[in-house]
Amino acid sequence: MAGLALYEAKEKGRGRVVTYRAGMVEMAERRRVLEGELAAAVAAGQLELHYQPLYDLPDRTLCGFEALLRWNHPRHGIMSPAEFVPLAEHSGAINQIGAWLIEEACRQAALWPSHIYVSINVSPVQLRSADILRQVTAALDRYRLAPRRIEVEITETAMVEDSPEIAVALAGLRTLGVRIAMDDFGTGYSSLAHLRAFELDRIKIDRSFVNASQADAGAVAVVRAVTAMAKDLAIATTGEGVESEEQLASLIALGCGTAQGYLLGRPLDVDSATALVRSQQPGQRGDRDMTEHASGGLLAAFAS
Ligand code: G
Ligand code: MN
Repeated sequence: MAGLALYEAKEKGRGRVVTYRAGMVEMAERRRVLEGELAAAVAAGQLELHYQPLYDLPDRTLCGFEALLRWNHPRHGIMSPAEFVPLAEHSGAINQIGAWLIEEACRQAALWPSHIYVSINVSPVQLRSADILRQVTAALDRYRLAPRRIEVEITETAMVEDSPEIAVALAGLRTLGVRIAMDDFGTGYSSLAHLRAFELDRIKIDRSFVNASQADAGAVAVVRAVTAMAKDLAIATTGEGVESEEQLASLIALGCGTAQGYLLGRPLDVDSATALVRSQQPGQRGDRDMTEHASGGLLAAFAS
């Protein structure tokens, strides 16, 4: 029993005290079953990527997508990574899942125009092994994808734990030309030292600050401070979780470069994401290619 409580305490973070409660045994059993099923999920084709649009500010041009993992579970339906990634990290299945995700994200990015990048979330467990470098190198190569089309997101909390190994992996990825983003900034053991220790290309400001009411002076101050500091350090910023026009206007006023959130777009299945890319107004980089493809397709359709 204490073991189960300890497991939960570990999952929730260090320094937590969790006492045994009724239902923990059932939960542990559910976990064990899910862990077994997860190991087979990749081969069974049950994993899927959804894509949440990312927009450059202030003009709201589509610049990329964050790839979000979904597990299409045969009995539980669609499961979110929050439910199963901790189990996959525990069992080690995260390495196979991560390899599949890298491959799939690169394959998809190569099908979109060159001004669209794809951002992927990686776990510290993946970064502790050198495999990730090989996986990314191989996928970029296979799909002839420019490394800057891929961004790797890692949470601040993950960056600091085991930092030497993780720092080496991140530096390797960056040497390849892949960009590195610090995810959910402000929620972890936030320290300005991390921003120097890891060479970052982007800071994603956590939705708890972006999403706060504009009357919340503290949240606004955090967003202002982070964007100003990032600008001085030549690091890009993304405001996460934008749900209202007012929040978007505030991000623009504070000089945040990119935005993401339900206001701008929910995670989309791959076909809807592709349709969104196609629907963008002409006059942007890459759009001419798309128009040509589209008209080629149209002509071909008429010809047949
Ligand atoms: O930790 P990370 O930022 O990678 O989490 C992405 C998650 O945030 C996804 O599950 C996505 O569905 C969710 N999300 C994206 N935009 C919004 C938003 O505007 N509001 C809220 N509450 N959640 C969001
Ligand atoms: Mn993310």
